[in-house]
Amino acid sequence: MEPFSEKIYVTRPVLPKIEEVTEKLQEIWDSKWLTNNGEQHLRLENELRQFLKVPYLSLFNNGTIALMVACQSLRLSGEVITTPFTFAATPHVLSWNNIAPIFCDIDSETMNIDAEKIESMITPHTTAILAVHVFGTPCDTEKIQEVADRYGLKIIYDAAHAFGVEIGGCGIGNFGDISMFSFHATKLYHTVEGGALVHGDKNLKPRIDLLKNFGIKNEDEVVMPGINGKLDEVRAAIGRIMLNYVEGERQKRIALHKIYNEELSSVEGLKLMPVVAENVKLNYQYYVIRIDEKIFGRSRDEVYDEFKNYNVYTRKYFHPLCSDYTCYRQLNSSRAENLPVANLIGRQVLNLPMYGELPENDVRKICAILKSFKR
Ligand code: T4K
Repeated sequence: MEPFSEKIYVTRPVLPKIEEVTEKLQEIWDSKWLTNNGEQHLRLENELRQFLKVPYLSLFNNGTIALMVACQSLRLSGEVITTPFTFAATPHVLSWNNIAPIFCDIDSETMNIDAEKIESMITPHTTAILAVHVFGTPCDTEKIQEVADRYGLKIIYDAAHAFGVEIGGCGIGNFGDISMFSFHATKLYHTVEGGALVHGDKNLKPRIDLLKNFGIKNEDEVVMPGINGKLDEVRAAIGRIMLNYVEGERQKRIALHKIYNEELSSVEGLKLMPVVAENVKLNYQYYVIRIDEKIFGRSRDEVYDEFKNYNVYTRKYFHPLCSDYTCYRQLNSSRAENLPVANLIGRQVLNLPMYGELPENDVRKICAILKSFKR
């Protein structure tokens, strides 16, 4: 098989028509209001609140700062139980808040934190659970809530991948105490860089908004050590435009998922994205497979390397596991024997190219290339 003539990346950003952006830029230029709670910002907060079906929402300049502020807003300290199978940002926000991340093993189907194992990791120092809806697949929110209630723990959901996901018609941001969404360029919905915190507590919104604005209450009072987490007007305007693109992009990805599933479901040694409950609305942001080397005859790393010979750049999200980072590997909870499922999946997982502009025939060819690797 011939390699692709151009590089096929794991994803490409969804781009609005440039004219739509320049029109909005003109509005911003005319207003001479570039950041600090301008009109675009206020409007986007409202529009997103409706889109995500959540009571309260605060915009941020990226998801990582948003998550840092979430920890501060809930006054977390001590230890927080989280997953090792996530992007670096998740445990790092704990460290930046002087909180010890405690890694809990993951569920072998959803690849999310194993809710059944959380209880055994709780100590007198535990203040919260920081769970991630990995690749947009919802966590076991019921079980996590039940454990948290029993021990008086807070719950933060890292919903960086879960924009627009719903359970039984309820926006995914309504679970736990706070959820964070990332609006990074590589996400289904983006503001180039950006993010948001959402929650259902009206008393929390003023605190979050102070924390993201240096703790400045007014010209005479600074009431807490805040940070600069503000989203500017240009990105807020792009975010408003992008809201019109989300469902179209999602539909294109559904079609590509279908082709991947048709082509790959009968290949022995490949496990496809988890099948989730019927009442879950997914966003189809990523396409993820697991490769069982013993059955497929090739390791994940061999497949990843060989794909490059065909100009296909897949990704190993999330390898290395956070528990293997040099800054966390000395933790007791990082020991491989405590995390058997995460360690297995970390060696098997591969993200295949997934973005609306990817032609269907390219997906078929990617599948044919993958099948040709089988021994
Ligand atoms: N929690 C979780 C669970 C997360 O996954 C993330 C971010 C966060 C928290 C933090 O949220 P933010 O602070 O980022 O809002 C990418 C994204 O940068 C990152 O946002 C995302 N997760 C992560 C899963 O993926 P990288 O290091 O893999 O990005 P990069 O630059 O290698 O891009 C991936 C591919 O996308 C490239 O191969 C080509 C394509 N691409 C990328 C960019 C930036 C483009 O075509 N154009 C572009 O402009 O982290």
